[in-house]
Amino acid sequence: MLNLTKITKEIMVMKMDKNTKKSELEVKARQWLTERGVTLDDIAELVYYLQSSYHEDLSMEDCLENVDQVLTKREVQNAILTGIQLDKLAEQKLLDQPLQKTIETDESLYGVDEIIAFSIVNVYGSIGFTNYGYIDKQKPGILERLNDKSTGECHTFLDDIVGAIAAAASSRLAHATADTGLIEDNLG
Ligand SMILES: [Ca+2]
Repeated sequence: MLNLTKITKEIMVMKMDKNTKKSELEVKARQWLTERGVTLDDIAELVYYLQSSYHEDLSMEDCLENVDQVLTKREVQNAILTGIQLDKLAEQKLLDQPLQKTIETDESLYGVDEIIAFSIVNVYGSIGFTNYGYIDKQKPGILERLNDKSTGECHTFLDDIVGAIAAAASSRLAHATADTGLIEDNLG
């Protein structure tokens, strides 16, 4: 017979390890987001914006938890570091032309910022794309500030990355709810 208490304990220890032992890549990715003025709460608010009408009793804690989990993915960390690095170099005018001008002015036909963001949206399957497209059009909350060109800051990559993290977290939330529903169905 299975020892459920032991298994539960082991799962808890595994979860603790996952939460406390962050890789250097993850620590850096989280740090750079903060340095560029994006908090996890900002992204959680976008998730709430996308999902509150689909989930009864959706809490900000649920949104935050899903954002946090998205940030544990290596693909996401790499996208964050790559995008922010290019934004920072463009801000400091350190890129070669014509790329400097392209990124600095956020030229609409460039598109590589969106391709990097897609690697994040992809992590939880294709349903993230609808959310990404929607939030990219609406630009609520933090996305409005990141798109404000009057600040002198460059967030050509970061705005798409933040939207993509919110979209991926929304997909994760939707999958998790579906899975819970399945378990409840089976138990009931
Ligand atoms: Ca962009």
